[in-house]
Amino acid sequence: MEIDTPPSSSIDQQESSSSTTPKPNTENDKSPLPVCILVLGMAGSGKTTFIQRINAYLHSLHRPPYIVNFDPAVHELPYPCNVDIRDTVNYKQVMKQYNLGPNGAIITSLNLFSTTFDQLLTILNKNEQKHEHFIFDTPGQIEVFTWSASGTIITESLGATYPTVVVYIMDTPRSSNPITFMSNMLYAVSILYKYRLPFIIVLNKTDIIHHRFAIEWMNDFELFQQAIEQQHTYSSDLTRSLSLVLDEFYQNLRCVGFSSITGDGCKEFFDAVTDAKQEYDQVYKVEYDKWQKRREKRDKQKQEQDLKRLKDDLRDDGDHLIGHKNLNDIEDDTDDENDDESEKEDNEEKDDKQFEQYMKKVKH
Ligand SMILES: Nc1nc2c(ncn2[C@@H]2O[C@H](COP(=O)(O)OP(=O)(O)OP(=O)(O)O)[C@@H](O)[C@H]2O)c(=O)[nH]1
Ligand SMILES: [Mg+2]
Repeated sequence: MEIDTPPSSSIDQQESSSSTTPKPNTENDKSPLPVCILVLGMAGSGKTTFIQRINAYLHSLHRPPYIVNFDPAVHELPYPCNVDIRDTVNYKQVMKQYNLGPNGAIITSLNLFSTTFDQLLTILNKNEQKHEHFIFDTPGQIEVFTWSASGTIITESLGATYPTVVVYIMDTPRSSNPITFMSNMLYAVSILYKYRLPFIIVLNKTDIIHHRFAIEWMNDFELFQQAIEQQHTYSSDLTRSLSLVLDEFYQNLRCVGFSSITGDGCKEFFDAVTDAKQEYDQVYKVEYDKWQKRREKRDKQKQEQDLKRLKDDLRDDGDHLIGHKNLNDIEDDTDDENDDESEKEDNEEKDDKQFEQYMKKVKH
């Protein structure tokens, strides 16, 4: 799969507009760099509770993660947070100052925060040796993060710097209806194709309903069709057509059943993370390096073209542009000026002498 602009073209914007300069991981195989786990999902799907659970699990293994909160509007966090966007940006103040509603204020807060993202990268860089996982909590309104410029900058900077895995949290009980299931899957696929980073779907809240039905729907198209048959709405027809399109997506998907309340699925989740990290090293990283080489080549060609154009301009219009004087002329001019100067001094001396003679005459 050729990725011409991995992770996407906005990396160009980021490079030109921000001081964030991702340093790609140059190691090919088993890199000692921590894995970034970027947790996304619909509002209330359980992102924050999921992070609380995996944080507790990693602590129990004596491998504490480093956690960053990107949700400026969250009231309380149930886990200890190492970097909190709320320490940098005051969401309520942003609302007041810019006269914004809740979503606009979240976007603006993220934009403000992303202007200091290079500092966060420096902090992460300092903690590379101490942690195996960097975990990121994101705002409830998923579109605010996934489709905003700042969300893109953050995700792509992380993806360019560290092995990064996108974890999509799905509310399993709420997805037991085939139409909501399909909407959730479409959202997941749109994020996957936007970032092209290794992807894990966490079917959360399995303590309420087992995730078996979702796995069956993904593996067996007929079963999903049967579930839709029972719904006779316009959206069920649309869902039927879309499910055919998603078949390829399902085949390469890592799906894990999880309960943030009971902790079921923690081991399976981290197995999936190890697998996704391998994919990052073998696919994403390779593509990123290729893309960077292509970009460097393109920049070099552009520089050479610019230089050639400049030389041509100078050849054609050089005389006109810099006048008819060359450096020797300028030196000659300087000499002329010096000559003028000394002539002036001579004249002044003469004047002085004449004045002295005149004064003598007057005295006599
Ligand atoms: N039964 C059950 N409830 C859960 C589970 N995970 C989360 N919840 C509940 O779901 C609700 C939302 O959880 P959060 O962790 O706040 O979800 P979130 O995605 O971070 O929410 P926003 O940040 O507001 O989008 C809370 O009441 C949690 O207790 C789970 O695995 N099982
Ligand atoms: Mg949350």
